[in-house]
Amino acid sequence: MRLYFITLFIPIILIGNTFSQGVPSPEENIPFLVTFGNKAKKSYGDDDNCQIFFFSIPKAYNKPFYIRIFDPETGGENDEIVKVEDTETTFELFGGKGTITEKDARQTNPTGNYKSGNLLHSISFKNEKEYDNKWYTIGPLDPSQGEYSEIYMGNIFKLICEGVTGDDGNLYKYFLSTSSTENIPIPGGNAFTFEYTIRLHSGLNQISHVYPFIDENVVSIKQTNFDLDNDGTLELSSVGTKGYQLKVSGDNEFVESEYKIVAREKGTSLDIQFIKGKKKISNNNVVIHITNQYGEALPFYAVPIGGIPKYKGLISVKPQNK
Ligand SMILES: [Ca+2]
Ligand SMILES: [Ca+2]
Ligand SMILES: [Ca+2]
Ligand SMILES: [Ca+2]
Repeated sequence: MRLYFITLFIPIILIGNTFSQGVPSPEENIPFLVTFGNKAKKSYGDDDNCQIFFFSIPKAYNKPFYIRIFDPETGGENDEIVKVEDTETTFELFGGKGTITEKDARQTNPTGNYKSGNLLHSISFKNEKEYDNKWYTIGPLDPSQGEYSEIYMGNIFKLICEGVTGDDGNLYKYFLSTSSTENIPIPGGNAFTFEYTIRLHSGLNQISHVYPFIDENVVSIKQTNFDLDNDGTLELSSVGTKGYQLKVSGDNEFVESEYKIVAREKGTSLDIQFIKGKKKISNNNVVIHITNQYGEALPFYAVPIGGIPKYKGLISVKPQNK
């Protein structure tokens, strides 16, 4: 028994930081995901009352797994209640053909056939003490129930969270786990979304990160953020640039700005940083998405592809031979 424990325990410690499948991940330093009920004012910081996440299970992993939701209900701890707790949130899990390959599933607005694939699990939560500040577990799931995608690196599952009634903010997190009772990452597993709706820290001196992946075909990007409440700065860093300023939205408004991709950023992740300002702003929820030069949304990965990008300095240009 003792030996068994040791052999299992060591690899988990080793991969703990590198492959953590918390969503948000420790690298992102985002306190919570958030989805408001569909009666909420947009000015609370959620433009569409819907958050779509994809989970990728590497081809080599063929054992059962679980998707766990922390604080799935809306009430008690963590959540943003407006007057009374009257919000209901649904979580629907999809797998199989069309889950990710359907174009509507990769948009930043929930329209058309975004619920593509087979519905594998559906559950809704109101204000429920039983799940307040606690985990709810979906599974066991079989990786082959996902849609296999080479581009997205494995069998893909899609979890859609929607606020179907009420005006409160449901704050929650996910974990992709090999266990139904604990958070134990799947080696090489990951999660990604094409539009984030997140809660920022209230405290000062906090930096939250999102990590869009830039594939070989991306020439330029456009970032769009909503309701950032002029809370600090939004900066882009990468292997090719450091602290590039992106436009920051005020209350209840969308703003966008562009950035030209440099050659060495292709095939790497960008690090987009929400850097809190000097003024303390609490309960700040914000939406962000990024599109390429064709207007296609790019995926943000919880565990950045290729690791957190480190700026490699200015490129030294060798003098040409005369
Ligand atoms: Ca709660
Ligand atoms: Ca309410
Ligand atoms: Ca919640
Ligand atoms: Ca906000």
